[in-house]
Amino acid sequence: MQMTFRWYGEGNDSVTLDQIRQIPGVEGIVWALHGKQPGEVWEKEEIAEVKKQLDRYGFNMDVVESVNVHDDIKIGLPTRDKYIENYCKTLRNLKEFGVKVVCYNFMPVFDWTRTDLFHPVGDGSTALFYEKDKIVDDPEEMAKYILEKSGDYTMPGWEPERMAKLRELFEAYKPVTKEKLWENLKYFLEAIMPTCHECDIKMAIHPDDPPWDIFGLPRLLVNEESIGRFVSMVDDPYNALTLCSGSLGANPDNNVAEIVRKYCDRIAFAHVRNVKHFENGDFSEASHRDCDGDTGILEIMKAYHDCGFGGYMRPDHGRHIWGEKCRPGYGLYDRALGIMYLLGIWDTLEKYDI
Ligand SMILES: [Mn+2]
Repeated sequence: MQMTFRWYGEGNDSVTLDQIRQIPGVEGIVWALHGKQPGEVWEKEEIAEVKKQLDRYGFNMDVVESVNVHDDIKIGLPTRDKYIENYCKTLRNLKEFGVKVVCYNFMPVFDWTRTDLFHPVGDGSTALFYEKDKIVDDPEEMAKYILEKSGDYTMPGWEPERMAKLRELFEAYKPVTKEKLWENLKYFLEAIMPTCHECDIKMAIHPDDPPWDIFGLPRLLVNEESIGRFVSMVDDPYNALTLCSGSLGANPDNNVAEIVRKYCDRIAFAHVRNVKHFENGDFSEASHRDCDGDTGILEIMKAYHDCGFGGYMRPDHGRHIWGEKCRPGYGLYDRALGIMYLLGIWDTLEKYDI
């Protein structure tokens, strides 16, 4: 297992590479060119700039999160082939810099969705929170809230340019049923697999968050069954998973450790995060400590260890603690605590062969 840490880039993150270097065990930075719109080619000079920054600290740039997929590909418009071609160009450029895994998602319109970005946890800290009743029928209000609360930082998937066209986007997605979305995902993957082989880059899809349909939009990767459909639909080792314990764990019916065991050979990238459920269907993100949530962090780490997982891992979101001002979910302190917890479990499993 190789531990990584997500970083949004110089001038785009409250956390610095200097700070990340002081967290024990971090080998690589999970990065992206966040200024890029979906469908644009990532140019070599732009990638080289990030490489230069990471090299100074000895971090690898093996994992990118995310190269976003253009809506025309998800909707299945005739223009998708042009954007698929651009995607392949980006993969070829990334290969030049040793990138091994590209995390992406196939969620229509919205990326991950929460109703409160700074919800009090009860100990003075705050965390991302999902109030089920708030997700009813006004996605525009939702987008406005997210844009307001994310402060100076643009949230991936919630770019103001895209959100300004929300009504049009919803209109464009109207004919896209769940089955159609599966078909479009298959078309995209089959089109890019030869390039992935050529570049030795695994495409690692992130499950949908939360793992159920919202605002009438279909969501595909939500449970063990749909993950099974995904891996067999394009049965290729380069068609891989970003297994996000927090996204899947938002549904208490999902046994994440079991999913890890079942599909371990297809998991290229592990997001480890804990979620606390409430009886009414709301959920809050929690510290990584097993007993602070319901996701089963110990079981999940044991499952990865038992499978001999050699892929990349990162703590996913953290709480906002000690008064830190940061991107929602992406502060330094709680994610650093998360890493120490995860590595503590891993080192113990390694040493005592449990
Ligand atoms: Mn995740």
